[in-house]
Amino acid sequence: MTDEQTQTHFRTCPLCEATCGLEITTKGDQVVRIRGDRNDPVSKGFICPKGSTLKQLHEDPDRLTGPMIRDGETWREATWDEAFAEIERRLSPLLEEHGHQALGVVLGNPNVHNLGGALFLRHVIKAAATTNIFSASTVDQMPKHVSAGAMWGDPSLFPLPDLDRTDYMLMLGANPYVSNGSLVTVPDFPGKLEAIQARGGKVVVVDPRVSRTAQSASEHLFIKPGTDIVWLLSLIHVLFAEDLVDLGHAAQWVNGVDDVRALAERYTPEMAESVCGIKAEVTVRVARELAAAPTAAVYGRIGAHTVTFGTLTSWATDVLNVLTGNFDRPGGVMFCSSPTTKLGGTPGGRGFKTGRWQGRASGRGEVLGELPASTLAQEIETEGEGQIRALVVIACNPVRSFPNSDRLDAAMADLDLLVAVDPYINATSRHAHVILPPLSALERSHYDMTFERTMIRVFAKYSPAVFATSRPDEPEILTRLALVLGGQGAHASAEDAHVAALTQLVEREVASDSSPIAGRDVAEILEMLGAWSWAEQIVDFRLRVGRFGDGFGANPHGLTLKQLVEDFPHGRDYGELVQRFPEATKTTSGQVDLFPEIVANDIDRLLAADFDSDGLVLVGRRHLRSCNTWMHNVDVLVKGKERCTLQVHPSDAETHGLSHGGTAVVSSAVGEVRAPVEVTQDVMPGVVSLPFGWGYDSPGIEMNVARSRPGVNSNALTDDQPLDEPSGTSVLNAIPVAVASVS
Ligand SMILES: Nc1nc2c(c(=O)[nH]1)N[C@H]1C(S)=C(S)[C@@H](COP(=O)(O)OP(=O)(O)OC[C@H]3O[C@@H](n4cnc5c(=O)[nH]c(N)nc54)[C@H](O)[C@@H]3O)O[C@H]1N2
Ligand SMILES: Nc1nc2c(c(=O)[nH]1)N[C@H]1C(S)=C(S)[C@@H](COP(=O)(O)OP(=O)(O)OC[C@H]3O[C@@H](n4cnc5c(=O)[nH]c(N)nc54)[C@H](O)[C@@H]3O)O[C@H]1N2
Ligand code: SF4
Ligand SMILES: [Mo]
Repeated sequence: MTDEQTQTHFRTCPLCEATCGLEITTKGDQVVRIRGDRNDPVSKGFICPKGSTLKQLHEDPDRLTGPMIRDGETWREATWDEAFAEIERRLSPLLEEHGHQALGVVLGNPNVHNLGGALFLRHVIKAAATTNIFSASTVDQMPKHVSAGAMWGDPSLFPLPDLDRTDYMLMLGANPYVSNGSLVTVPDFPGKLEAIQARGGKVVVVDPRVSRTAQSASEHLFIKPGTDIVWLLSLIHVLFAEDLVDLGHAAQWVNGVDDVRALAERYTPEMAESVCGIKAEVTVRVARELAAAPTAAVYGRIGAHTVTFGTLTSWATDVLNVLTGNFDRPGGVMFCSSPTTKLGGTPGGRGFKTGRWQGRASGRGEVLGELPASTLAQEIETEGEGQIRALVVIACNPVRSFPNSDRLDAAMADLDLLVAVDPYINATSRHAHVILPPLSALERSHYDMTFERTMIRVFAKYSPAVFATSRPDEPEILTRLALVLGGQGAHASAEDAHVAALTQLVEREVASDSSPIAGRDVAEILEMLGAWSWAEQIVDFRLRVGRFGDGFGANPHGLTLKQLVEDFPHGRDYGELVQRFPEATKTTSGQVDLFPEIVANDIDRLLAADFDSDGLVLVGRRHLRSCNTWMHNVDVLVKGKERCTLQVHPSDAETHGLSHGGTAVVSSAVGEVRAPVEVTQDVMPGVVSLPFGWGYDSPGIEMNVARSRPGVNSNALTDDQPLDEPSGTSVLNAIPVAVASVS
């Protein structure tokens, strides 16, 4: 067809960590079709059912397209100038009277899927000038940051299971057939797991449910929720007891092996059997298989991290990777070597510290500059100097995604100022005084600054915006917000602020001796970035000074953003990850520390833990057609069978008088919900499961499709008191609950 208006666009799906390539066909301002981009060198056409719904999200009549200001119980549409002026009007007296500690900032998951969030949030955090910073990290991956920081000194350098080359994958608390992977970016994760098995390898899944991933694995082991740490230590025990430890090339740059051996001594497979419910002979066999496999990778995620011993569990997975010689080697776990990463250097650095300051009310220490999400309500409620009175919530729905959410709901309603940067009026933003909506994914450009760092191949891809718009993008919204928070006012020039920040970035780079643009003229570099939009200027800059970059002319055929646009619309694949250690070690000793202080300090808590409860415990789950707390407003994703069910094993259903299709009341230490019962062998006895992210029937939520199938909010049941201590992460799995039938 030669219709001039029909266009094909290639872009990265920004909805989850898999970052699949999409082929989007448009006609004028309409999306005609979205399908997987078969020419994307990494995703090769793979997508999930969410990928094509960028169209529905863009067209959703409930999606806000202009700022909203609260007028008593109703909303009024406002201009951007009015919205920022309103924030300033409410905020100024608060800051004047109480200082910046009266301000809190809450950052949610979609920020990492969004170039504006990834690059411009730092301005908001800096301008807020408060220690009251919270994010979804402490309901998610903070244990991994802490164990990585403690072991090799870099909290953001994640071990990535090398799925393309591994022979053996041991996976705990992850369900990538549904989630499509997390803290490792793998389009078509299911296909990769099947390929491991097809080439004669093995995939072992450890989960208290027979998840979709467990169904397709070579072997599935039920584990009592929250006990993974004990099981992992028993695997380590067997490796030492049977003399199977072989660090391989890591032997020269790892210390602390003897401390690990001493700790693991008490964790016999028999002890693990009584705590975790995995038979001793199975544990011994798995340990032997791990050691014998030519290559192997141990990987844990949400179910293994959001538990009482999340950091220790994360640490123990990587101890296994080290002890079996699979750390930083092909087929084992490898590390980011993305286009914007600087490789090389020498081992050793400043190390990693937590607890540099404490939450005023909670007394909990910071981790990576953040306070625990579980303490947000307390910091709002507790009166006195430094009480949070104003909150800026960016791409987060804490009233659904943080624990003990009913408490948080009440606290939010009591704020003097709540600003939400969000496209919907949902459980959280309904309490806002001002809502600033971002552009839809089709209206903005994208380069995956975050997930290029977790990808199992080295890859660069740029997605131009599909539709042009004159509305402000998130870089502009966040920059203006930063200017208001910082006291420069609603009318300060965002353009000037961006130019100043970009200039600083360039100045720092030319001042670095190891940079390809060391000593160059700052004005000349800025001039070369000139034509791009703000976010793209930063991307172009980072690519050009990065490992494949053109060095602004120093390496004429090197990578630039222009080159990606013109020559690589499907993305440029630079191949497999390269080895990064020992150079990547940033501990003060310059060695990878197998038994770091942060871990040692948490061992007494582990030794004192009582794993003996025999009541029911609740775990979460995700569904392929969901995305955390916000995509249930897409009709094609929510239609069909009821998904927000309480899964119960037949034996427990019988004990508690529950019947399939009936309703159960589920209660915990903090709350109660009523949910439809699904009796199934897919959960282990003693475990019940509710999905996460539902609950759309609260007054004021304006998401009409979701409201018609509201489901229940599982975070009404999760307790905000227990934490994974080293990381401040909430305990979202293995929650003690009681169930009863509602007649
Ligand atoms: N019980 C329990 N609780 C959990 C979990 C669990 O497994 N069980 N999982 C946890 C995990 S892993 C995470 S990451 C968190 C996620 O929870 P949150 O961090 O709250 O993230 P989301 O629910 O993905 O989205 C938050 C908000 O971002 C908005 N949004 C979507 N796109 C954009 C955008 O482009 N820009 C802006 N500004 N806003 C946007 C959505 O409308 C939504 O209101 O929940 C955690 N909570
Ligand atoms: N479709 C879809 N995809 C998503 C999301 C989504 O909401 N929907 N959310 C995205 C986000 S923000 C994240 S962080 C990732 C998360 O991705 P995953 O980490 O893969 O998360 P889940 O799919 O929740 O799988 C967690 C598994 O842990 C199990 N589990 C619970 N408790 C325990 C335990 O104590 N021990 C063990 N061994 N297992 C346990 C659960 O039964 C569940 O099968 O998914 C991302 N992708
Ligand atoms: S798997 Fe994730 S990135 Fe791929 S299409 Fe689905 S939502 Fe998008
Ligand atoms: Mo997450």
